[in-house]
Amino acid sequence: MNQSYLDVKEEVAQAIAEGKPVLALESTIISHGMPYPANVETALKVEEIVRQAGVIPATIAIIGGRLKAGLSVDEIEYFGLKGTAIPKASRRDLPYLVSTGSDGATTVASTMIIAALANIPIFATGGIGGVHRGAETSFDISADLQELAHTKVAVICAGAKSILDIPLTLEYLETQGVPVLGYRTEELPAFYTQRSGYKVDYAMESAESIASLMKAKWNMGLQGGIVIANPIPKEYSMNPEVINNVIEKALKDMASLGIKGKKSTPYLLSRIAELSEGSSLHSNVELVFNNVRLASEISQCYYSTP
Ligand code: PSU
Ligand code: MN
Repeated sequence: MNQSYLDVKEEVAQAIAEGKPVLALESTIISHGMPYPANVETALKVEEIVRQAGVIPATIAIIGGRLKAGLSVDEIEYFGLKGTAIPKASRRDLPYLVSTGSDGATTVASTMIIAALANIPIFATGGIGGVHRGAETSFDISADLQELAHTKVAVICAGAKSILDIPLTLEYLETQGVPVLGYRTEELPAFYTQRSGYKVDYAMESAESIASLMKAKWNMGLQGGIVIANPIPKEYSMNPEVINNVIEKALKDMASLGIKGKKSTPYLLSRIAELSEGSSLHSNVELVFNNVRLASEISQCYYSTP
């Protein structure tokens, strides 16, 4: 891979060179996933949690056409303030943004691409994209799933939101050969709630066992990523009936406004936050912290096992 489009922040480059643990983080969650200033506060707190765990954070984004692995505090502030004015960048958007010297907020897919380019095998976020409800007619399947099929990065998330068709998302991942692991759970968590009613492939009891599965997959030469689903802590989880009603309403509003394509997911996320009057935002922030803590632990184990 050609790394001439990539800028790795000094402390990140140093950690990678010394074989010390590093953790990738995405920027769509900052610009499109949460409102200002909660987005900046969360992104900075996330970096702090990672550091406290002895891991170097590398928030990933595109700035002025450069692929960035590791942002400064000012850059994080800039992404949060500009919010949705920064285009959401998935795999197909990278060539345009890079060749025109533009900014881009990286999704799970493009964060994985840049993390892999920088040699960072672990990435923590809130939720991944998936097969949308109604995909049989809209064909709306997130590019995140194709990236998980091909790119060597493990993604720690809180499962999938029920804005998606969860069983179809799991079928798609199975077809693509992506292991879906549950951290201390048999069930895929549904982002705001601990359960979705659908099973993960394997329940894993420890960060060590997850790190060792990652090594086994990649040492065998199997391509692609791994999904590690970490349930939201009980005290921050939402009432399933309340959140599901909000999601149904957001989906109806989206259909009546005719919103499609790359605008779908950001619209649904912000509509859900509005309709739940901020209580979903609080859960969202807490589940990200929880994912980052687990991911830091996995990162420590991964880098310390031969
Ligand atoms: N799901 C969430 N929160 C998010 C996203 C998805 O619960 O912030 C973001 C992620 O960046 C993800 C992207 O990669 O949306 C998926 O967008 P799309 O469905 O358009 O591929
Ligand atoms: Mn889509």
